[in-house]
Amino acid sequence: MSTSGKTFDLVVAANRLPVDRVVASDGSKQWRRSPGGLVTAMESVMSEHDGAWVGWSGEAGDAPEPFVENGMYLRPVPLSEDELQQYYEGFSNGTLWPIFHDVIVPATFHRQWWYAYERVNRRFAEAVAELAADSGTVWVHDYQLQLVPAMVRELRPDVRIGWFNHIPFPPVELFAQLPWRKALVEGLLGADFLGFQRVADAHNFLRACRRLHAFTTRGDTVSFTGKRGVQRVVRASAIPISVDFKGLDALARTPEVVARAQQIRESLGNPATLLLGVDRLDYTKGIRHRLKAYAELLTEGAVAPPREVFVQVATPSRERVDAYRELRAEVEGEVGRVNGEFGRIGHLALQYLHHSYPRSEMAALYVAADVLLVTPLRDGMNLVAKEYVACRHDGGGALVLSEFTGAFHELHQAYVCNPHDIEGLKQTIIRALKAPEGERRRAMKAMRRRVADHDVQRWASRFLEALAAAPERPVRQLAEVTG
Ligand code: ADQ
Repeated sequence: MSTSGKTFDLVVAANRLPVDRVVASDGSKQWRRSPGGLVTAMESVMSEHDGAWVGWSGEAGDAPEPFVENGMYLRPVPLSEDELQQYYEGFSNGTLWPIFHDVIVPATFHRQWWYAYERVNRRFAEAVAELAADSGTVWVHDYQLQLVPAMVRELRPDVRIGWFNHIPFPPVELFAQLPWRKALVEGLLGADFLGFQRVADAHNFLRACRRLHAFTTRGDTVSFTGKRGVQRVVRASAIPISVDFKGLDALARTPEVVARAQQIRESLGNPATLLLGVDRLDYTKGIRHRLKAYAELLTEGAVAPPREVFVQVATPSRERVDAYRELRAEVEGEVGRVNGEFGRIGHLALQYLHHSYPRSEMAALYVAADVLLVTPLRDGMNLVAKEYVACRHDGGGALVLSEFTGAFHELHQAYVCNPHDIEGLKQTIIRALKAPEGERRRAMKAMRRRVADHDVQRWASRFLEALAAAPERPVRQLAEVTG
């Protein structure tokens, strides 16, 4: 896979490329930009820099040739079917994901998965090293690529390397369960700057450096002696991600979205209150707890369809991983039970939609919903909460928000809940439902101001500024030692 030697000032590496392969009506295959905030954020950054993106195309087997899309040079990394199972479904989603999310389900450890993780991380690092310009900038994303920073540093000591963690970083007591805990910390410490969603995540990482490696930390930096005796200082701090506020606000104001929101309410029988949940079907999102609380409210008559209607949108996710298949069966069983008991002809108690929707349909759902239920047991940030706020240009709506999300640390005016406390969750839902109009509007106004000021474009530029300002590395000394 030749790059014809072209190099780029900014190279992004993420598990997935920012495009999906779609089959057009004539049967031909085309690339379509994936929806989502990260792609939007990076587009604005990439257009300012000369940018390349390294990632998997979404299909197992040989990788397509590199191509240019929306001004971005895209370099697909191949994953075999085995690697997909071992590196992605196995180590990333069966080992790391549970450990990094409070072990809500038990983590599985397999040495073969780890070997595949190392091998795939090396492949990403080699592609990055090939594409980065002299003294260029490399931005690595997320838990699937924790070894990439150190691997890139080995190959390209001249580049500046940043890593951003989209999910929580666990307390050292949980992280220490990983048989490969030291190698993961060493992998990350190849970076110059490490970005986290919450201050607590950065602290957890710094604590892991002290406890597992006996490295010295001061404030948000860790100091240690790296390869070949080079003294290094790495900064780890919080730069919470956000959404494209202006884009979502504009989308939600379009006549099509406003009309569609009205139509959604009408097709649900114009309820007095429309409650909404929107999540990837993931056990971290607290969907079971939410359904349990709602079923009890139905039993108690505190909510009664068709006056109140609850719509749960659950995007299909990781369907080949056992824990996700089990979750889907449980959620769908519970939805059936609740509708069997509380539904009437023409009126479901609970509408459950297992689909992905275009951005405009998501915006219409947000505009239509009186109360959004965001109740994860653990979530790095939760963009759904911020998207809801960004779409409520009418100042309406109420947000019920779990204290175990990153968003909780910014959206202080939300109706806050502990999703483990079913009684408390029920009371919070009722509070949000019955809150006086003025109170809800004041809360929404304050939350909108926060998200407008801290949008995804600002997140990306703050990250790159922090990376550029990260403690200077002794490049000359390194060159002398290696040279
Ligand atoms: P996720 O766990 O995927 O992200 P989240 O932040 O809520 O969680 O983002 C989900 C995205 O998918 C949102 O943009 C949402 O609009 C979209 N989406 C959800 N359901 C959809 C549907 N049915 N159709 C179409 N789109 C749908 C991880 C971390 C989070 C962190 C993000 C970003 O787990 O904690 O906030 O990365 O850093």
